Amino acid sequence: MKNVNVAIVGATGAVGTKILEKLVERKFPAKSIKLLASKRSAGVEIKAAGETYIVHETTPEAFEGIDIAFFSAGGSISEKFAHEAVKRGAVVIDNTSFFRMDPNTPLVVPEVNPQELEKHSGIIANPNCSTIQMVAALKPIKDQYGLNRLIVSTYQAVSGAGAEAIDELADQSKQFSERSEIKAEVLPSSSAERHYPIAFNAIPQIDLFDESGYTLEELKMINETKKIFNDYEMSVAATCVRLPVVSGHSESVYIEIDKDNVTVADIHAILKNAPGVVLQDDPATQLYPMPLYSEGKDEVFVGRIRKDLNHPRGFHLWIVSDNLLKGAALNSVQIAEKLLD
Ligand code: 25A
Ligand code: L14
Repeated sequence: MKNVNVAIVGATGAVGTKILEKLVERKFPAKSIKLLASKRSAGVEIKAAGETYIVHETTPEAFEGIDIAFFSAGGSISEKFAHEAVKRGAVVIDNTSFFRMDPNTPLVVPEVNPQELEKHSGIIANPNCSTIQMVAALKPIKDQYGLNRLIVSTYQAVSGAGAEAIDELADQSKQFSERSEIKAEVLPSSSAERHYPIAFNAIPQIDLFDESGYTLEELKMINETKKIFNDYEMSVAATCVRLPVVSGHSESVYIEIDKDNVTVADIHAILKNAPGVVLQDDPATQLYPMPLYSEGKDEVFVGRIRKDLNHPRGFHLWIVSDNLLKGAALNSVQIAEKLLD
């Protein structure tokens, strides 16, 4: 496949707009780019690199002639339209959670498991943003030293919950500074029974709860990590927390490797050469990753690497990346680039 016709479903959303930007910036060989969203957005104009694109309503017929369709409009839209796109000859790269755990759908981070791409039958799933940045940083460590246990706590940005959540944080910040009543309608999840303010707060709930007591976001991190590494023996635990940060998810990650006598310098050496990873780790100069500085950047930033003081094979890391880029739009476009290779 070369010079393809592309569609973006959810093109007006937080992720869809970044997909268009990345396609243009990376000179993706697209013959045409068709923007799709809900009926509400039909007719809206979106500009990128001096070109104006018009948004159309998503319908089954909109996929006629499309070779690659990026989906980022929520699971229900993927459920309704992904097969319609595949039926018309498109390969779907899906950003929602809908197909990720389907055994016939590859779940791909190009730096980690590109070989899975060959097995697709029309749909390829883009993993959850928190999972992508974590596995991208841990993959070279796992390859070298093994990795049998992982405990992660996340500090996630509101943009993960879409454009509405970004607006909510901005509105609440204004309400707070004006000492007026704070309105909470979007977070922790628009379908949750109760809503809490995110401005000046931390909410230990992302997505809905499962009967296990874990949230769906935590279960996504646990299950997707095992699927991407193709390692179902590994012990994985996750706690996901929302912070009043616009973009950039941060993660405190504890790992136990298989080998003894590994040093922080050994881990540094591995991460310095890891594709898509930037090491920022120097306590002497206060160098460590922060979400504010990850915004707009493609890489996964890693720092604060320490050996556990009690466990001989335990290490702590701090991993930060722009959740809308490597966590979503960039990873999807990289998948498409691999398909054309
Ligand atoms: O996987 P999940 O859990 O099911 O959910 C994934 C959701 O999380 C977001 C993303 O939301 C996605 O919907 N997300 C963030 N990070 C992600 C990541 N890493 C991620 N998802 C996956 N991986 P989003 O805000 O980025 O995008 C939503 C897009 O979906 C379009 N859409 C909605 N319904 C649709 C549809 N497209 C096709 N058919 C449908 N029926 C949506 O487009 C958006 O592009 P839109 O047309 O609804 O336009 C959005 C514009 O309209 C404004 N608006 C929103 N609500 C209202 C409204 N205007 C008036 N009234 C409203 N009620 C918005 O301000 C926006 O401008
Ligand atoms: O499953 O709210 O990819 O931060 C990514 C963003 C789920 C929600 C996914 C968030 C979505 C998540």
